[in-house]
Amino acid sequence: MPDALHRRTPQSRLERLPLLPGFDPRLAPIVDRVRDGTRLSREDGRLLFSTPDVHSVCALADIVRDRLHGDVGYYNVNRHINYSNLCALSCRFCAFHRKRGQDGAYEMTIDEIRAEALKAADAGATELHIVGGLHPWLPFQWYLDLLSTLRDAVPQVHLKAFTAVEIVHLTRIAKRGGEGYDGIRSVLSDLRDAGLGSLPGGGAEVFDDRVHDEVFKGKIRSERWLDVHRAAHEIGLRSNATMLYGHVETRDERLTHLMLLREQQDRTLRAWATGSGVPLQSHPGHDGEVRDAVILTGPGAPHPARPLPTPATSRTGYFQTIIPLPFFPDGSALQHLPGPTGLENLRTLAIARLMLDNFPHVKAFWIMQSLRMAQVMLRSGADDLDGTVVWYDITKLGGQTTHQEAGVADLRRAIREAGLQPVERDTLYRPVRREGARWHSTDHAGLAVAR
Ligand code: V47
Repeated sequence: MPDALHRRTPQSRLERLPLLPGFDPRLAPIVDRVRDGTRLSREDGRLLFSTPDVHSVCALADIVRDRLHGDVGYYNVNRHINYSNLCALSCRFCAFHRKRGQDGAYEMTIDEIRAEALKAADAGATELHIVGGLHPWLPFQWYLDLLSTLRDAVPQVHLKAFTAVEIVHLTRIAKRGGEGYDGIRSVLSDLRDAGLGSLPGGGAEVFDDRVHDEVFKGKIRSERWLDVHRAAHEIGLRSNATMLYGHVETRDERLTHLMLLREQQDRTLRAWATGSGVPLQSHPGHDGEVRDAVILTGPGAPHPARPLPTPATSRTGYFQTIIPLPFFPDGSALQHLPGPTGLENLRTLAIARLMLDNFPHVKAFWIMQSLRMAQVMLRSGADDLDGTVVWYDITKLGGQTTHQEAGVADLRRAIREAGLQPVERDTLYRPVRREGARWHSTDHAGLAVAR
């Protein structure tokens, strides 16, 4: 059979989906909206969560992934460094935090972190993902020194560091410019000048006051988390977003979380879209108010054919990736809860892909999803597995220890078996080319780009 006939285009897959046995006919209007690139509503999200036809939900998300990324499946070569588990907070979902003197409490010195960074760079890592608890006594200068030490020691390696919760903590201890939006912006600018390359997506949990008060009281609320990322985007840093689901939140609260992220991304992308000729569509937001929206996932999806803002075209950052994180009950104050099932994980990830029509990427973080499950997710909306990781202390799946590592060969095989072509990316989703021990980032035409 000729290739062109053999490989079904996303469009023909969309047309065939409603004809497949078991298709839930109530999903037909959603299939139409995906076909036309029309934003999905909260009601659509509710139906995607309640239909027994999970298969079609995942197939729809896979079609959207295919539109955006074709047969590319991303991974990266990275190291996660959790510099300390000492934390001023005691969130009920968290099994990572410790108090001073408590069994298992640890903190790394800048020298120790530097040594880890050098080892990581020698092993070819392109990214360090650095997060910790809210350390009760380290001064702001420590964080600046950490970044500048790493920037000098491993200049080619991208430093993705500090969740929004840590940034607000740093704004408090920096005691400069107050704790409001301007303070956050000025702290982020200092961190950027010291070497910060982007913000990871952690600490978002679920954007809902009821869930906040029940499970992570004391942590920043959604408006603050979104403020930090808005400020980061304004000063040109890109960032990611997570959603920690499967504990006490309802599915409707997950939808609110996704819609709030979507609206924040609209705000960020609106100015860029107007200047780049990307059409805006008017849609009601989470509160029913109609606003202009930027939709990247419709037919003729602009990514990567018409790339999102780059430093060359615009100074703005944006959310690159949504990372749905399934709740791990073990060792937390909520260990009586069962945690989400495999199908719920698949469905939630697929719905994140479908609802977040203005996020270019969806990550199946294999450490939390398991590599086997993450592989299935590559055909349910995800285009990225995260990386080689090596050390990870925040959650441990099925008897794992802090050493949790996947080799490049494992990641590439998992992606290939999912029917996709493995592409190593850097933190900003630029393809990486390796020649022996050396590597460089490229643009999508394969030309080397500056760091
Ligand atoms: O912020 C904590 C979550 C996050 C538990 O940006 C838990 O590329 C499940 O943010 N069960 C850290 N989750 C992980 C994270 C991340 C991971 C990979 C890539 C990126 C990225 C970000 O883990 C925390 C918190 O939301 N978490 N405890 C738990 N018991």
